[in-house]
Amino acid sequence: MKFSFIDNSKPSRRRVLRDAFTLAVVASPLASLAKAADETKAIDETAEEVTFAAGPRPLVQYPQKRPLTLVTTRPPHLETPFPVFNEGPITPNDAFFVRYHLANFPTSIDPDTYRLTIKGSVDTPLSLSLAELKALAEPVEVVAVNQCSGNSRGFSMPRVFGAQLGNGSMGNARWVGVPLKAVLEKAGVKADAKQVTFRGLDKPVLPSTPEYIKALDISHAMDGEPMIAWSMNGTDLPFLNGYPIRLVVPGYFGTYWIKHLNEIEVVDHTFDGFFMAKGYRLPDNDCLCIAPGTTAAQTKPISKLAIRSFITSVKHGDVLPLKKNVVLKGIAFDGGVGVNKVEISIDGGKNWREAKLGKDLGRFSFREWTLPITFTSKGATQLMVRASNSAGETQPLRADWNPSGYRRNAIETSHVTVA
Ligand SMILES: Nc1nc2c(c(=O)[nH]1)N[C@H]1C(S)=C(S)[C@@H](COP(=O)(O)O)O[C@H]1N2
Ligand SMILES: [Mo]
Repeated sequence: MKFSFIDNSKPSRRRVLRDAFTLAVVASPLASLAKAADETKAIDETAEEVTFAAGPRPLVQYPQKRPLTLVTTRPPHLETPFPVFNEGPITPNDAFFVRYHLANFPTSIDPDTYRLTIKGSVDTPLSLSLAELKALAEPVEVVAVNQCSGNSRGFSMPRVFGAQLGNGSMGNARWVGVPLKAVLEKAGVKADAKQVTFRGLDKPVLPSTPEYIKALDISHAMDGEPMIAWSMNGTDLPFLNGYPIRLVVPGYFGTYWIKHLNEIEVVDHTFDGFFMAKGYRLPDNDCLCIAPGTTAAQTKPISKLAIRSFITSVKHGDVLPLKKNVVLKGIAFDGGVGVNKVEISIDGGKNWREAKLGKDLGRFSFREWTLPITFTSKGATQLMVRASNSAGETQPLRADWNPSGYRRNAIETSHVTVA
């Protein structure tokens, strides 16, 4: 039995999705999704609010997804259109961003024969079916933000190499699974364990391309937070978000959240694969930054999310009414301390007032905020948003710079006019 797109929507929709996918798979497993994207014309050339030097970015339609902003086709990198973040603190599955590194990613997965292997420095190597995995421990649940390291990279000044991402390579979902710790305990981690590596079903096309393998320190892998999840917002993971299981590493950048997870290896050394030793590294200093044009003396793997906040109810260029009540709304999040303050300025940063925080969905989640405002003077102004947490982390006016444009964290500004 092939993987079919079972969701809770109406049967007609379900069939359309499955048929679209199956057809593509039959044509060519490798090119199928890319082809699906190519065949979908730009739906609305003006829909994305961020305009980079390359011009506006088209929306594309992939299976199980609403139209998303196209970054690259091979492999797919799709961003969530920013207005989605104004719909609520949970990012719907069909709007959740998608990012792959390797062109050869699976297009058909059979859940009945799927196996997760645990090997390396363990007493008992395991090969678990999905049923065995699910029965291994009491399921746990966390609401957590998955954000790409390069989210917002397109705003780096000076510009940096890499996909010019807007702010849509992030999303917040309710994940259900078993703690990674429970799986490792079942296998029995040996005393020499130093790191744990994770690999998914996707493979490089060329033998010279490194495989996408990531590693966590054994202490992190065993601290109870990382989880192997099979459910996202109450339903199976969407195919493109890692069906049938993915690693969820609350508070850590998406690069560690391995999709289609099928192999875990406990190793007695610091894993030196490309995506740990060369890619996804930051300058190893207090600001995790360097001056443009210089080289970092030392680097280290990227880890926790920086604290960030966004206004979602207003976009650049909006005209807001004079002397009327306007409720500004947005989201804030951090790497797991938990946001405890969001402040707004409507005068370009001169004065700040505190917004009201929405429901607390947990310290790894987006936190909604609102602030009723009445503008009393006409003209152009700048709205700004700044979050802080109890560890004293907040957002600087200007972003620190690093050569990969990773981990952007700066006060976001919206240019609006009051009229
Ligand atoms: N198997 C696999 N897992 C992966 C990747 C990948 O290329 N292959 N990319 C990672 C990166 S860099 C990010 S940002 C997240 C994106 O998760 P999403 O596609 O579900 O939004 O997946 C991570 N897990
Ligand atoms: Mo990423």
